[in-house]
Amino acid sequence: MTELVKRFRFKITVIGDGGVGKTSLIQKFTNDTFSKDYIKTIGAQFSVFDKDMEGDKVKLLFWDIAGQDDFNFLRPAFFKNSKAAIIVYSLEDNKLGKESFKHILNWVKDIKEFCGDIPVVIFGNKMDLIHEENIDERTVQKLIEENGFLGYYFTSAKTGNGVIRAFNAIIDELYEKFKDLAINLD
Ligand code: G3D
Ligand code: MG
Repeated sequence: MTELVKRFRFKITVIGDGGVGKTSLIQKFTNDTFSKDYIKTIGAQFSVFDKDMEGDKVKLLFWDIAGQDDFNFLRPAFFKNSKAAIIVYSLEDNKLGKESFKHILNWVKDIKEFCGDIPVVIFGNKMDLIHEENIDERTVQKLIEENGFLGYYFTSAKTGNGVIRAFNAIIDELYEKFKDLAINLD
């Protein structure tokens, strides 16, 4: 008897301040480019990534806000049915770096409101722009513990450093969570 292949489809929302590298990270990981028509219509975009895991077929849909303007009315649709979230901030030593880190908590509020208690990971992006010893890992660690995030990863969408590992961590987590639960999960 052949074993049944299960198919999973997970929506993962990728959020964070404008300019931190969300689109670049998704494109680096999925090798996909977004459809321009779709972006114009709904103000959001998604990229698909297929992965075989333990003989099962896993489809990941990474959702990304196309622009930061007029996002409010889109919020519910954007977050709907997300199974996990990635919050990206920039490690740059400038205003964007500081603010995007501070705003992680605002993004968490959105996730809680629209998605409830889903797994959240943090990506500190643009690690190519700083020296690793300058990363304040203790502050990040504290934030992770206080908010029950799954983990944090340092990435560079520019060099590709850390990108595959970071995305796979959240994909593995989702697969472990759902693999015994359902078939053709939406
Ligand atoms: P967003 O989708 O979060 O708004 P983007 O961010 O992916 O559009 O990236 C914003 C800018 O940061 C882009 O530069 C992009 O090339 C750059 N960027 C993204 N990730 C990295 C990274 O890891 N390292 C470096 N050095 N730059 C990065 P432009 O100049 O096109 O605005
Ligand atoms: Mg973008």
